[in-house]
Amino acid sequence: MNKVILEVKDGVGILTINRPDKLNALNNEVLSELNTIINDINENSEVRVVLVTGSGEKAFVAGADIAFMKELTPREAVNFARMGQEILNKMEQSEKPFIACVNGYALGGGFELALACDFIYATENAKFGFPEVSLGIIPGFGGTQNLPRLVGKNVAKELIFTAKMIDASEAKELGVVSRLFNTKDEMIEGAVDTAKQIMKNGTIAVGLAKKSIVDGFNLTKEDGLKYEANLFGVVFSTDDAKEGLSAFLEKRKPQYKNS
Ligand code: CO8
Repeated sequence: MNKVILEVKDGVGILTINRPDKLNALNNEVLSELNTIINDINENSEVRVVLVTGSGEKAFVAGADIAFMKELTPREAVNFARMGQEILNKMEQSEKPFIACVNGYALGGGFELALACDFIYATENAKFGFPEVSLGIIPGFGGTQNLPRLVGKNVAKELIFTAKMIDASEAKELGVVSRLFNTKDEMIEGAVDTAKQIMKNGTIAVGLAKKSIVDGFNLTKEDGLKYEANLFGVVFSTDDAKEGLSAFLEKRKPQYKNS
């Protein structure tokens, strides 16, 4: 059985981590399939927006696989962390938007997978947390870098040092979650609607806006503004920019060609 499944319909890819008997925990096999699928997504122009979710109702992903990690030597642990980080980095650097759809537990590596997406939707039963220090380890798939950038250093420290879980409404208050839904089906439907809204816009423009935000976050404001101005120049070299601006003036809907 595949541990990661991708279904594509009308431009929207639904990527499901599929290891429900272990609450979708990430081991080498899952990560390796995830890597292949992310590479495929990045090369497949049929996929324009990706939803990331977990199989079943109980968990998005309950973390990296603890049984697998217990056997790691320090060197293997570095390699495992780097492998996870590289895969998540491909999602962050992808020109396509990724929406995390969190059903149930998003813990440790699972929370990190959600944080690597562009924004997070969740069901009311979602739970987020970094249990790592309670296991005597630390987050290793980008959690110490991405969580402080999202919620601020102090809130991130409290969550990571205490290893406590927060529920969906607290995660929403902290700005971790953008939208809450009652059920998984409603969440997927809501995320598909968002994807459709995104797909009405210029694909290149969305990709460059993502690039400007993601790369700009690590720059000073001054450098970020220069970077944004350069990408603003790049987007003006596209047919889609001409089409979008003309369509407005001609009072018609734009027909973007992704060129
Ligand atoms: N790894 C391996 N197996 C897991 C994991 C996991 N993270 N989470 C759940 N499982 C397994 C359980 O062992 C159990 O298997 P079995 O039926 O064979 O005994 C099955 O999934 C169902 O789980 P539970 O029976 O425990 O379900 P409960 O509803 O009782 O509890 C919990 C749900 C609270 C989510 C509980 O399963 C739990 O605490 N899981 C572990 C959560 C955790 O600590 N995750 C963080 C792991 S650390 C991490 O992610 C580090 C990431 C960075 C890696 C860096 C590389 C070096």
